This record gives sequence, C-alpha cells and structure tokens, in this order.
Amino acid sequence: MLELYHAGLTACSKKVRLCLREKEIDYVGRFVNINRFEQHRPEYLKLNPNGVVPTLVHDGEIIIESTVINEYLDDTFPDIPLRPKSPAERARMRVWAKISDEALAPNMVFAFTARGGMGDAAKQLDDATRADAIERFPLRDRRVIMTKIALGEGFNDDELAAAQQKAEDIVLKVERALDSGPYLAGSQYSLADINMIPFIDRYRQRILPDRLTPALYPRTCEWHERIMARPQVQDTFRPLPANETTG
Ligand SMILES: N[C@@H](CCC(=O)N[C@@H](CS)C(=O)NCC(=O)O)C(=O)O
Repeated sequence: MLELYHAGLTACSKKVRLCLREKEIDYVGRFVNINRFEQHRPEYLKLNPNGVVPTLVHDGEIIIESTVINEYLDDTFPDIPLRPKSPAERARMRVWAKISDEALAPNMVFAFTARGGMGDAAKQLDDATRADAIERFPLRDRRVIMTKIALGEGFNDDELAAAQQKAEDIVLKVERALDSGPYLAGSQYSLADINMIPFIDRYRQRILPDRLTPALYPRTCEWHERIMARPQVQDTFRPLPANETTG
C-alpha cells in the first residue's frame, strides 16, 4: 500500500503529488491540516519527526523529504522514468533537487504570513494554546518564525525584501539554465522541472509578481507557462475543497 500524507496545495505537497500523477501511480492520500497543526501530533511525528508534510509510507517503509520521496518513487516505480538517461543531465537534475530545497525558505516567509495561513491560525488561539502550539514545532527555525508572527511582530520590510531577493536569485538560475533548455536539466522533462514548478509558480503569483515578468525573465515565463499547460500539472494544481488543502 502506498500512502501520501500531504497538505494539498502547499509547494512541497504539490512536488510529490505531481510526481505521482506524472508516473500514473495510484495511492491513498492522507490530508494533514497544517493550519490545525496536525503535523505536530505525536502519531504524525512518529512518521516525520520534523513535523512537516509530505511523508510517504510504502508497505511500511517511511520516506520523508519531498525531493527524496520523488527519487524514491522513480526508483521504485520505473515505468514512466522521470530522471534523464544521460549521466550529465542526471547530475544537473540533482543540482535542481538542491535548489528546490533552497527555494522553500523564501516561500516559508510568505506562506507563514499569508492570509488564512498558519500565522493567522495561531493568532486566533488563546494565549496558552498558542504558546503550546508554538512549543510543539520540532524545527527551531520554524518555531522562531512562528513566534515572531504569533506575537504580532511579523517581518519588517528589510526581511521581506531579503526573502524576495533570495527568490529572485533562484529565478536567475532558472533563466540561465533555460538558455540551453528546453527543460531545466536539458533535453528531457524530469524531476528537475517537477521539483521546481511549484516554487516558480508561487513566486510568479505571489512573491515576485512585479519582477518575474516576460520582460525581465522571458525564458522562465515561457517555461512556466509550458509546464503549467501539461494536463498532469493542471490536475495537480487545480483548486481543492477546503477540507483537502491548506495551501
Ligand atoms: N524539506 C521538507 C520541507 C517540508 C515543508 O516545509 N512542508 C511545509 C508545507 S510545504 C509544512 O509542512 N509546513 C508546516 C510546518 O512547518 O509546521 C520537504 O521538502 O519535504
């Protein structure tokens, strides 16, 4: 049995949901409501001690980390391969795996402060319950961010600008790589594109709408639109009912 614990339309959930969709793998989805802090419940922490989604459970094997999960899926279900054949392209794909992991940080700053997100959810709790919810964040950096937001401090303009700059640095890497595209690792659609599309889509919609434009980043915008047009991506990114997403 294959189960995916995920939060619907959050970026890391989309990375793995898209990989499963591309590979046409059936699985049981287990929705974890991160706005209700279900990711920090003791039973979930037994699966993922970092208290984050996604987590894959395959016949009792527990696999964490979205980028690692996608490689595991490609190893275990080789029928529709999503890693390039050539070793050089495969190496480039792995560099994109690292960049995809880095792309989360600027996204977190905006995800935690987004209207209807975890920050808002924490503000609505009474003092004792909120303090307890914050204390349960297993990852120290998240606990620090959450404390700032829940205390009403949020991020100042310099911190928001720094997160935007980090995001734009990543866009610049995408733009350069696509010089020799058509895909991020080279000639083939691969896990590189799958791991990056949720972030570039989020950056374009919410984080860098005035910077990530066809005038400034023509190749990135063309790639974004081309990848988003894939039926598998459309299926994965389409809006979900409120009881199936927190993204
Ligand atoms: N490195 C992890 C990061 C996962 C992650 O941060 N997931 C977010 C949703 S995209 C989450 O679970 N947030 C809830 C929290 O931080 O408590 C991965 O790639 O799987």
